[in-house]
Amino acid sequence: MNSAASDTFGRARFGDADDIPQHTLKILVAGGFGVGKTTFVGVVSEVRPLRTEETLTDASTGVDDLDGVEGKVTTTVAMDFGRLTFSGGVRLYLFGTPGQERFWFMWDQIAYGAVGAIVLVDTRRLSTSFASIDFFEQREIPFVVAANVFDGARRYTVEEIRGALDVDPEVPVLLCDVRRPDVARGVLVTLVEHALRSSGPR
Ligand SMILES: Nc1nc2c(ncn2[C@@H]2O[C@H](COP(=O)(O)OP(=O)(O)OP(=O)(O)O)[C@@H](O)[C@H]2O)c(=O)[nH]1
Ligand SMILES: [Mg+2]
Repeated sequence: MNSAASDTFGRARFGDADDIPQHTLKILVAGGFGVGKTTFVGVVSEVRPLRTEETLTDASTGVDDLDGVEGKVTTTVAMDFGRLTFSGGVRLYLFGTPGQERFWFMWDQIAYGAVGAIVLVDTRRLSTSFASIDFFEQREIPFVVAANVFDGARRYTVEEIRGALDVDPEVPVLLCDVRRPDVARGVLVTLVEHALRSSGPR
């Protein structure tokens, strides 16, 4: 690995010789409504992320739980897309799923060919991410759980979160702040390592 060919976050710089990826992996960023999926994809992407945000309307009143994210004015209606290349030659294509229940019918298409997923959870509204966890468990797609710690939210330990979600012991559970590129990137590294372990000989 040529460290001079990457930026502070280890992302390959455009135009460098090792910018050409040897491995491309499709990764999903999932989780319930308003947990930070779009923020996550945007913060790690080396290209301007594709977004499909629409303004939250009165139709969402009483349907979407805005507790804790009262400042939220838009929601993803199709998907987010971003890209991240590691200087070792691995390129990740990131697909953020829509969080609102009425768009869940798209998950199977978005998930097609994915090697792994990040399930973001908001510890104030854990249940909003249960459907994502069930989805990946049923399809045997390796996933990690990343608790996005919102400002002012009560702090829980990883073990408390693991217990509340009742995920298998081999599923990595970690705390994160998706607004921080280095932290979000660390979650992706954990997922790729976990996905490789899960797909290798048992
Ligand atoms: N305080 C705080 N706010 C955050 C954090 N992450 C995201 N936000 C805010 O929380 C809201 C939700 O973020 P989004 O990234 O749109 O969430 P999403 O999961 O893509 O939402 P949907 O697509 O509607 O399901 C936005 O108002 C963000 O600015 C965080 O870590 N801390
Ligand atoms: Mg979104």
